[in-house]
Amino acid sequence: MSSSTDRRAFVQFALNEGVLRFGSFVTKSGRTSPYFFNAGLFNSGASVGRLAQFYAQALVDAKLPFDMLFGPAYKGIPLATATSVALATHPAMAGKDIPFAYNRKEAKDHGEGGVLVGAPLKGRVVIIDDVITAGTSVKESVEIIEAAGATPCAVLIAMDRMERAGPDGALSPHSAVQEVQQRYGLPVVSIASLTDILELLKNNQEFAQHQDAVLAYRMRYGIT
Ligand code: OMP
Repeated sequence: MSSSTDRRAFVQFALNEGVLRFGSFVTKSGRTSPYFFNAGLFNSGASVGRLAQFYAQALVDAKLPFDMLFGPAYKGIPLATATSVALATHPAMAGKDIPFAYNRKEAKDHGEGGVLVGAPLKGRVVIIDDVITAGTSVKESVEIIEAAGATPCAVLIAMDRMERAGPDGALSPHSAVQEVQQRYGLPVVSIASLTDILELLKNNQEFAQHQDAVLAYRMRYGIT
């Protein structure tokens, strides 16, 4: 995980960019959430560049050995691309040039063909994605990487919502991130988490009104 200074700076950055919003939102798994983190709104050169620096720093801080990045289509594609650019100039990488790859949603039957684009998948591969809520999307990436004969070695995300996996009525005692770690044996590295969002709400007058709703949501779906 990133340092506490980086985590705080990242949540503030997401708020400034309109990526982190408060209100009422329905998540992919059907939960009505008082906040939403829409990484698709990091949509300009400067903001994606800054985002990529946060991803690169979180990965470097995790001190995990890795050989390349994989960004699942669609949202993972610019994340893998931009993060490899940020890693190329990160002092801790000492000039090492990290390759990246991504998949197509539909296989192409002409030209170069196939579902994979970018560097050949080999060695230890970091899966890079935006958010984990209930943890449904890692499986496909793991399968693609293993089918290519490479080894998934970590999942790198921007926001860990720290929610329990499973449907309402049968919620798992574990968070979705913990389930990913157990099921695939993969460490999950996040730039920031719900804890950092709550910290921001506690210290920011303008957004303090949302604190109760976020705390109530955490009571219902969060891990303790
Ligand atoms: P899971 O696959 O259930 O973990 O949900 C993660 C996905 O939900 C992300 O890849 C997004 O498509 C979407 N999402 C967000 O982007 N931000 C959020 O704050 C919440 C979700 C969500 O729908 O759970």
